Amino acid sequence: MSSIDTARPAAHATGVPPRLRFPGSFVWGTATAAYQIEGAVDEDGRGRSIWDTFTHDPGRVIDGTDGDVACDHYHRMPEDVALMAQLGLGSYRFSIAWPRIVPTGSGAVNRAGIDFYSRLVDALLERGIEPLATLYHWDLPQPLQDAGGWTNRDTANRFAEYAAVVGGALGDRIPTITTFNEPWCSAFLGYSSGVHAPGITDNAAALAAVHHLNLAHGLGAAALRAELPATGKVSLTLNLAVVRAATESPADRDAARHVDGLANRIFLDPVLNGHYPEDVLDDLRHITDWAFIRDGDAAAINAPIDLLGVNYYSPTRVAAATPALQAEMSGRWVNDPMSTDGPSPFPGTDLAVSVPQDGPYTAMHWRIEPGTLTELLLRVHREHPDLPLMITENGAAFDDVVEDDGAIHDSRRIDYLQGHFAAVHDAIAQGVDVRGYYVWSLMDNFEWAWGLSKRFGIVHVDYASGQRRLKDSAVWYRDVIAAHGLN
Ligand code: IFM
Repeated sequence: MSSIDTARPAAHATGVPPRLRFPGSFVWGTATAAYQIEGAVDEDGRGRSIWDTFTHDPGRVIDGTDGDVACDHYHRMPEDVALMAQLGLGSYRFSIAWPRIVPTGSGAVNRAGIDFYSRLVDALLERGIEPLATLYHWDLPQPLQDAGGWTNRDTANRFAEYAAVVGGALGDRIPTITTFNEPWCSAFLGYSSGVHAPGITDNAAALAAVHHLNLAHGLGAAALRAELPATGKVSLTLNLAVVRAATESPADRDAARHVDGLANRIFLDPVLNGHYPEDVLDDLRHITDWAFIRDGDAAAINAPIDLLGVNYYSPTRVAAATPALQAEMSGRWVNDPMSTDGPSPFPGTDLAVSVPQDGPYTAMHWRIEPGTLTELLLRVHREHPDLPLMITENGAAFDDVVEDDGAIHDSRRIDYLQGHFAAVHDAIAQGVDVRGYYVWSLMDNFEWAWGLSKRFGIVHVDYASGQRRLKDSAVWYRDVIAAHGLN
């Protein structure tokens, strides 16, 4: 493991007080997810997940890689925690693999799985790093998928049971537990565009999945509350979008309303307001009759949360769908954080199409525009003024180069992060209650359908040897944390 080279002058350690100082309690962290870093997919009783199945289906992952080993974090956990301590992290956001805890998705609990996360939590606490755990970052146990996955209402009940197990076993030592990470991706990339596991392309199934994910969040939040100490906090993380109309035409503005409904309000409204947005229900009646929404579901989904996690990378630009535009966009990479080559992930593509945006771009071809994060935070705060927010993911993939001396001069990642830190600061200055920020990601890892080909880490991982190397951005982030702000 490489350690921080203290002889090297710190990039921003000038001794001058930072120009953008953050509130005293503001938390600086980094984030990862189980399948993306752990590896050890067959060890200590872990069951199979939909991502094991998906990645071993040839052609699903662009570079043909899988998460079987990934960063080998399962075996290197102590050294990774030591690395976090060297960076001065205040918190670490990780996810718990459901198939390690309940290998078949229901029934028997795997003690060895709980023990792994228990060791991780203890190691973090020993170093003064606050754990923030997510229960579901996309690795559904395969037997639950075999029974219908998120199209099956019963999966929500199984999730609540799993949440209770984790709450009971670890809730005394994890101050905040998050139910879901980005249910948008699970529903729309998993069941509509099919570029994520389980790889289904059925718009009606995607909408059923949305509802069952929302229901699982509500049931899981209640199950956690029953197990957690009074101080325990429950949260949800959404990948919220800033959606812009390509032009001011009424048709394009209506397309933006529609996509905002599917990207944001179909999750925010039931969770925080207790009902689905009527315009979204109306937009999609030609796809589903919504009969899977039952009496009592709205109240269950509306379970109180203590914190909303916001994952944000890039804005989205949409236009009204016309046959010509749909033909032009079909099969093209579309520059928004949630689109992919091939079919649009939005059910109702007869209404809206994501269109290209100007650069600068990250290596994901996502437009870089930090000010849109301020815009997003102000909007959520305006609509939910009493809800504390946390940036649970933000960061950028770039094509990093390892120099002959092992250095990685990722100045574009530093620029990206600096811009977004400033955007968060701007939102706080305007009254938004943002409690902290987690860089995505602590280390390079398995980027889902992109495999190992995209590097988001501030720590470089050599996948052949497992060696970790600090990129310049890691050293820079250490200095930001130490200064509690930006120069
Ligand atoms: O790597 C993902 C993460 O798992 C969820 N949010 C977006 C990241 C970058 O694509």
